[in-house]
Amino acid sequence: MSEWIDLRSDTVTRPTAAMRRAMAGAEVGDDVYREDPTVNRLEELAAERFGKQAGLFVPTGTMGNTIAIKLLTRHGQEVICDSRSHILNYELSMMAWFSGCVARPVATSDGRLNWSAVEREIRPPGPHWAPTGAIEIENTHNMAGGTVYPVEAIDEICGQAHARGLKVHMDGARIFNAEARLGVPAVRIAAQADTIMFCLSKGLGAPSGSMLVGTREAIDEGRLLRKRLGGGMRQVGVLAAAGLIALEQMPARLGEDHDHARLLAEALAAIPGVSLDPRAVETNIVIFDVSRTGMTSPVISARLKEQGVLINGISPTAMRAVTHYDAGWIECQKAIEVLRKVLAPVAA
Ligand code: TLP
Repeated sequence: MSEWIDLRSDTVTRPTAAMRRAMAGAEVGDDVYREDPTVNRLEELAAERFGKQAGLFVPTGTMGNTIAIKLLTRHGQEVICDSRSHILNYELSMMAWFSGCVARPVATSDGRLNWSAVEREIRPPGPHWAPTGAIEIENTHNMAGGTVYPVEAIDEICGQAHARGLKVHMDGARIFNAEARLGVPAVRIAAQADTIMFCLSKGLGAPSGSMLVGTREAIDEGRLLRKRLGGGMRQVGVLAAAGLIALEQMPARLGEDHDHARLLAEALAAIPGVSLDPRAVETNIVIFDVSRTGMTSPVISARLKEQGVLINGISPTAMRAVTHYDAGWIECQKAIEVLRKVLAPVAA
């Protein structure tokens, strides 16, 4: 697939040469017995990076979120989240399936919850309502176009939630993109969250793997939930070795992806039929509207693909391009040329 310019997601990044070398030489053991030194090192480093007591290596972000929701809730509760959140829309109703919870979605313009909107959705005790179990915030917010929470908003949500005995999970799949954007360390951004999931794959480039961090008690229980989900992975130090490089070396370069996303957004905004506000692009995700092109996003995707560019629709009228390590500025410029060509009939 390397001949493609692949802007479908930052999940498509391939492990770097350094990661492949580290994977080949990784010291391993049976991680279900906690005997994989490389996994143990990664879990310690992740916890340390977030100022939490413990960390858990999970194969995917979805599994990390699934375990977190289970840890923070009881059957029959509600989870307050943004209406476009990944946990609600892209994780096969895992909240219902594994935790017996339903989502209480809050519509936002930009993916960012605020305390007053959350507070309105907290169920008072009563004979009819499912009690609120937890609050979930997604930072950066994928489907809102990579938007970043202000640290104060997170602190307020967490502080108020804790005062009411509620816990907060952060889906920080792309938390290091938030770090790069704000220039504030991830440990500060997520300081008040009870559990944080972040991905080593995506922008950090590891082939697979995410981390869940939190209190030792939560992570000890999370380890059992991971096993129950079939995620006890044995000699998985080969993946953790790539994860260590992802965590140690890759966050520092994410600003480049953001620069490329902004340049891509500016060029896209100048193409007739395409609508977006480049100033709204905060990190590495560019969502643009194609309703005025007279083509649906699947048609545009297919035509782009014929010219070697992969960009998916997120609805019939909106598309998402994601910049990453394997799609730098040269690739983005080529993609723009192809986009201009594919959308030329509109210009005419
Ligand atoms: N997002 C993927 C798709 O599932 C949409 C992508 O291409 O962006 N939280 C957030 C905010 C995510 O964006 C994703 C993946 C996940 C969780 C799940 O991670 P994985 O794919 O590792 O289960």
